Amino acid sequence: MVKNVDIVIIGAGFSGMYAVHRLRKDYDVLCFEAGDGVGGTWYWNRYPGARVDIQSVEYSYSFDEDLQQEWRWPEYFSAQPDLERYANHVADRFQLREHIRLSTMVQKMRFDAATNRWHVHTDKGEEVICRYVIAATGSLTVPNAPNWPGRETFTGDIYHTTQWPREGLDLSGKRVGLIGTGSTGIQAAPLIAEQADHLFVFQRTPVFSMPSGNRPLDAEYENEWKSDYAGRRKEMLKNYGASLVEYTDISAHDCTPEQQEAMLEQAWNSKKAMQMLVVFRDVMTDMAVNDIVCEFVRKKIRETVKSPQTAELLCPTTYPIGGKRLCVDNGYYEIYNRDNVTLVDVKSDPIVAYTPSGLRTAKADYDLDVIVTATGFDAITGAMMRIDIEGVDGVKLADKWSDGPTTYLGSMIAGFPNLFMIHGPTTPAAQAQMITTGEWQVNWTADVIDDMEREGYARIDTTPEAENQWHDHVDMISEGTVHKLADSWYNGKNIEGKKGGFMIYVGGFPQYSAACTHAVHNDYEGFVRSRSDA
Ligand code: N01
Repeated sequence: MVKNVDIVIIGAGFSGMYAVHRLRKDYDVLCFEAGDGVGGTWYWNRYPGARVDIQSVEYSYSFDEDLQQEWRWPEYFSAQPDLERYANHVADRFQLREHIRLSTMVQKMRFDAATNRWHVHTDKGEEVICRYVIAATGSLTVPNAPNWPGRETFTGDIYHTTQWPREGLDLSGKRVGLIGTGSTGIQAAPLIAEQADHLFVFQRTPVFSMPSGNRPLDAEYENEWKSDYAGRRKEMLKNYGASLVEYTDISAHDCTPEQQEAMLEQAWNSKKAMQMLVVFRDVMTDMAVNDIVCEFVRKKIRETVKSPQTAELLCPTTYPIGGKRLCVDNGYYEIYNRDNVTLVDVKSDPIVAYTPSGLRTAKADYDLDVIVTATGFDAITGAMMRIDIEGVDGVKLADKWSDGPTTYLGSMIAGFPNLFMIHGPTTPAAQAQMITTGEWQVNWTADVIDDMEREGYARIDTTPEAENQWHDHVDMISEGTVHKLADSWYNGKNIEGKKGGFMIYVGGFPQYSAACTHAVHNDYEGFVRSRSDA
């Protein structure tokens, strides 16, 4: 049966849920969600230790004053169960569920240029015709799993961290192999180490991580926030990462070594997750300064880990701090002082196969009961690319993006009219606090749609020229920053054969949002709007 609605929203993560809330007052909206619950990232990532690395008073919705006043976060950095509980509370409180179809994947979408309608097909066999599509599909949605041979021969269980069983896993008495030491792996490792008989951590590239200093949220601090929540939210949006980390104007070059050390020590102990990256104003732009911070973290690793050989293996030396997303941990380095944890360097001795009893590297076999792959995601483009999307003149998104994603403002793709993305390629994405910036992008998108309706337009598209100019701008901003100097999901280098350049806007959220606002206020610069009879 074919259904007609105004707007289809793909994904009921935090941005998709807010899009439902924001738009359903004026439009008939329908949201499709692949999971059987809401919350997106915080629905799927239920591995032990999963928690946010931005303080929860910030990493939460701002759209409703009563909600932000009434909701109480138990901890400074909330754990996954609390974030999922929050998502469910919001879905119930604002009656979003009636607009959300769970356990339903959008498989295919085709734009009909004659009617200016998208035809959206789901894995449940239904077709929905709509005027606009908002893809709130998430930056980190499609898991990346290693494809070594022999997977089917392994007699134990293999779990990607996004596929952790809902009922949990009892790892006591088990030999567990954890592959990957990104933000996910370093969060899961301490919890697995506590349970397992033995944990083998298979590390290809070490990461820079700083202690989160997580703790119960104290009432005084919470009240401080709640006394002027709206004001603080406004301040957040003026900052690079849409977060109230403490920025400084001081260059490391203007400090004595003793002053540098004192500032680094203070940042390390700040209990504010990203503080190491802003301890001096030039950490992300001056390699000499970046080196000072790197060496400080390496010193901390060497002080923490008793085995000098293991400590050296854990010290990153091949890329600058901040080049990959900085990790934030709860006792990660300390696990290597336990007798039941072994670090395996798979850079020098790569994994080559699964075996019936575990994993084989070029030089050794490891007997394991459970293998956990914390191997990351086909990030940023993965979720869009797994939908068969056909735009004007039968052009497929997979073809258009075969050499890497092209967008204007990270929001629209030329030749794919009336399709908007939230946290799309070349938005600040994980460089900025994603709930608040997702809300901002949804509001911007909703305003664009409102303008279309009020002014009698039927189609909005962008142009290849606007895309090119935008990408030149995004590239220009990332030149000269440390981001260009590391292989990671930011540039797709974590996925073998993935093409495309740097996919994140690193000019900061204020500059990004200003560009979006400027385009609209400047008579929809870079966009082409047309009426149905045009
Ligand atoms: O993924 P990653 P993640 N053989 O891509 C390794 C957000 N997040 O899920 O670096 C061996 O960072 C890979 O090694 P290498 C956050 O934005 C946030 O950990 O490619 N190893 C790497 O060590 C984060 O940045 C939070 O050499 C292989 C690891 O797997 C993003 O999610 C928590 C391999 C993948 O690291 C992604 O983090 C968790 C192979 N074949 C995540 N393939 C918080 O808010 C991959 N690896 C706290």
